Amino acid sequence: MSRNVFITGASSGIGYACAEQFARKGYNLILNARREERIVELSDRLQKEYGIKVRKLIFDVRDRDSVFAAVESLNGWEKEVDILINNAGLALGLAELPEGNMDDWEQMIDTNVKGLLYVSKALIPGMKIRKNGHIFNVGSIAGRETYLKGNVYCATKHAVHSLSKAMRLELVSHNIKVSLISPGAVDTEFSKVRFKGDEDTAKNVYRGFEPLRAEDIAQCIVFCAELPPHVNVDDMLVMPTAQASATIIHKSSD
Ligand code: NDP
Ligand code: 8X3
Repeated sequence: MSRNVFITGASSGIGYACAEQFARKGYNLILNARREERIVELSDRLQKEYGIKVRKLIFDVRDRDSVFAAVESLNGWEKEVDILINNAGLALGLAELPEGNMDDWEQMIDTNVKGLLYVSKALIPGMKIRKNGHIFNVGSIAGRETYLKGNVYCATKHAVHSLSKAMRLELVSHNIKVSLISPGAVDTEFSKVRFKGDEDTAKNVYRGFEPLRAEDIAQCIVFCAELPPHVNVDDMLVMPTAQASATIIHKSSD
């Protein structure tokens, strides 16, 4: 019987690549993001190419009522979420605290921490009843190391790391796996979002070295998801070969 994967933030980057790779392996998908047209396009293509079932869930993970209404609306196979990928997230800005934009802070905290909590709270009860599930939380190297001007984004990812441990402790007795996947630099729309559409600054982040691709992280997640039932990857840090810490990246122009 094919398994069902619920992915938040599937309209771009890591979430999009996870949708592609799980679909290729025959998993059914429940795909979330705010940009409906992207989810519709992805969903139509994956259904056609791989013959899988896809449910589209357009909501903002920050909106608590929408999260619970969306999960309530699931029907039939969609109710049996075997794998949850808590991926939706973002960084906004790069500034020391006095120069920080408080709306950016709110959005990062509300998306990266509270959104992850709402989606998890909505889906964990079903997993507990079925005594089956696997939750992936997308953390970051920024959840292990705090870097200059990364303050609030780093704090949100430290929170994700802590919540992953909390979930692992709470869910170990329910046969529910929890895996924290922490990437280093991945070339997605992440930097374009962080620098608010400034393409040159965003491109510069990945210049002079080979960053990870979203597909690399998706491959790690699929690998963890397909391990035998008695094996759980608790914590996986995945870096580009050229990156040795949050700030030490060997660039060809160095
Ligand atoms: P992208 O910007 O390419 O993708 C982010 C995804 O999150 C999009 O699909 C976006 O969809 C979705 N999203 C953002 N806000 C919300 C929201 N409020 N509600 C629902 N969906 C939302 O970046 P990445 O793929 O790189 O980021 C994915 C995750 O990986 C994030 O948690 C990020 O922090 C983490 N990460 C990224 C790294 C990197 O270097 N790229 C490194 C380490 C971790 P939409 O806008 O349509 O809602
Ligand atoms: C994204 C990677 O180093 O820009 O989490 O924070 S970093």
